[in-house]
Amino acid sequence: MPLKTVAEFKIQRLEILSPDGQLDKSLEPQIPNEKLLELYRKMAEIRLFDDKAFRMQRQGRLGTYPQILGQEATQIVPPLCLKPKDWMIPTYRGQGAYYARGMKLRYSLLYWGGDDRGAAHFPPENNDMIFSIPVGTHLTQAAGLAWGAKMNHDPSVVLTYLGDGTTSKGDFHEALTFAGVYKLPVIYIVENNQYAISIPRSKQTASQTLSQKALGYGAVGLQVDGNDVLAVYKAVTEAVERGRKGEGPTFLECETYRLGHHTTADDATRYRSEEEVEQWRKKDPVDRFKKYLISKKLWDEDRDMRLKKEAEAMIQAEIEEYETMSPPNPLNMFANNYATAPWHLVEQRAELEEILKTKQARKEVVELPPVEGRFP
Ligand SMILES: Cc1ncc(C[n+]2csc(CCOP(=O)(O)OP(=O)(O)O)c2C)c(N)n1
Repeated sequence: MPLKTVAEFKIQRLEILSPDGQLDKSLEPQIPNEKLLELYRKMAEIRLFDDKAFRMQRQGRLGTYPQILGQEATQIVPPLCLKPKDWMIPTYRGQGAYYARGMKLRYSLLYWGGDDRGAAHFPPENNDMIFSIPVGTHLTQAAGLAWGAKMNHDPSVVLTYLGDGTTSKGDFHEALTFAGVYKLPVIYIVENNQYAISIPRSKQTASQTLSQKALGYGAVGLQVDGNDVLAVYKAVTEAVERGRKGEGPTFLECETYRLGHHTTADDATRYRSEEEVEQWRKKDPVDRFKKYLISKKLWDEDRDMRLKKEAEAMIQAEIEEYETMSPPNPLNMFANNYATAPWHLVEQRAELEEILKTKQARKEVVELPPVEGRFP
């Protein structure tokens, strides 16, 4: 007897502007010209910043730095589909997403320069969260924030990011289970950049697509061309609307490629070929979108040159702010972590205090600013 089919699924992929510039008019989202230009400007600016930051690390002016080269569309577009009161939690590869939300670049430099005054300087009207270096631990927090919003009848949505490798973690399963059961207004964006450090996507999971993982949790799942600004914009705006209407979570697999190393501590040439990288360069999100704007007569090469000049000056000013900021009090690192500090931190803090006093007495350190934050 033939078996009965109890459920059938399909996985769809959204592509609007192909790598060679073909536009699917039937899917083209209606984006105001001003917004189109803002998307492009921010992508072009963050690309220049990324290159500058990479060079600064090589010159010893920055600590480890995770490049976002090639991922500008997935970094910049989703945050620009949100309202400030929505929540956003990027991964450590998140300087583009923070920039799109209005955080000044000097704070990303500070963070990757090893100064904890960096990264968490969001505009005060934003509901953003600091990213976590541990992969995946923020995914359940995103579900929790969305649950809180739902219980408070707050129409905010939560948008969070993860990498392809992170879909193999237990946190992913827990977060998606919860988000699906409680129909939470949360959007999980996978930046499938094809690698988790040196582990290629094919060794990460036997799942044919990542987007199909959504089905196991009752989330809406979609594969998106992550280097296509129009597709990312359409997919995220629809996910945000679904979330606001109480229709539950969305899981978007945005296919992109990390053109640089995993971080400056990695050497990608050891595990992938130049031919592979070259194939992905042809799908570049910034160039592709620029051609689209030119075809719409919204942009031209002169304006592009002017934009780059202005961006360079803006980035230079941010670097100067970063490099001339007086150093923080090292004791700050103990603040704001615990409601009640555990004994070993009390001891370590006291020890550092002693060391700093001795160094100051010997004039080995300059005058330190007051300690910031709370250390109970
Ligand atoms: C809990 C935890 N385990 C291991 C690491 C080390 N680590 C840092 S990034 C990374 C790979 C993450 O890959 P993916 O999720 O694909 O994100 P991508 O960096 O490619 O954007 C690993 C294993 C970590 N930071 N946290």
